[in-house]
Amino acid sequence: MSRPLILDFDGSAGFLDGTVVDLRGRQEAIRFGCRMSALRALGDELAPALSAMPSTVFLGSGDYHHVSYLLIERLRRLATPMQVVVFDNHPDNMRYPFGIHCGSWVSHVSRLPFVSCVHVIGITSADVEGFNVWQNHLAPLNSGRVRYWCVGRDLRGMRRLGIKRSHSFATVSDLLDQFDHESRTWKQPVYLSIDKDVLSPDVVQTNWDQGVMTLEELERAIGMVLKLVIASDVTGEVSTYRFTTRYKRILAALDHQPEIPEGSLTLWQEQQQAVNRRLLSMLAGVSEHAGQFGANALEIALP
Ligand SMILES: [Mn+2]
Repeated sequence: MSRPLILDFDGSAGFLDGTVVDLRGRQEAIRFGCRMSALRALGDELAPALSAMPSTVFLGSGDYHHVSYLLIERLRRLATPMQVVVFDNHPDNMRYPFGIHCGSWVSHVSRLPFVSCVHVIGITSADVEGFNVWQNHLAPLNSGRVRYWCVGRDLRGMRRLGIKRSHSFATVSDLLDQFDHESRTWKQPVYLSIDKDVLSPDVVQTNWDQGVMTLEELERAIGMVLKLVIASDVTGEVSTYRFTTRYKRILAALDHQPEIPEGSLTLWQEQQQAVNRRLLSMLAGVSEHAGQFGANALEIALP
């Protein structure tokens, strides 16, 4: 069982027992969004830590979800087609003209030739409805390389644009039944990316608007694909940061990130750690069965 790797940009996930990489010096550059070149520079710095094939990487706040792209992109060396399963309250497949960011990384992943499909599960955000539909990358939705699994949204706008493989369900339970039905036939390995904003605010608090899943529902969904999972990451820690760069302050404000009330941060981080330990106990064994998909070859292939 490999220890989790903690990418500590923001001090939020540092309480877990794992290998910590101190990246606080990169917080301003990477948080929320960055140029692809900045992400690649981060990838170079992380190469030694990633060569140990951690089964789970903690990225901190959902503001770093685009770092998942780096973690998935390096699986190219496995030379096997795979699916990516993302639990998130948002599509993370939006248009963003300045490089890659926490709300657009899924579209970049969907263009990787070895990724056959990205399933984004648990979306309750209005990003998928009405005029907001036009802010989504539509081509991968049309082709079915990206599929949304929403709860309680109206996807008629998407249907009118010919998007057929994304669905909204009345309840999480309905969604899980369908996911169970489909995933039973899957053969390809799965990369799993969990943004805890998919969970109801009764379970944890993140610094984004949140979905409706309970922890038990999330665990049930993970369980459906667990034997296929070759690697995973977790985001959605709660943390605050005031950007020193003005354009980043403006972009973050446009996305209406809620303020964290004074005095709540410590309690919220404790709730988060309890969830992290539960997720980790599920995911810790991933590296043991990853070998069947050639994931051991990854270690050998690394310089
Ligand atoms: Mn996300």
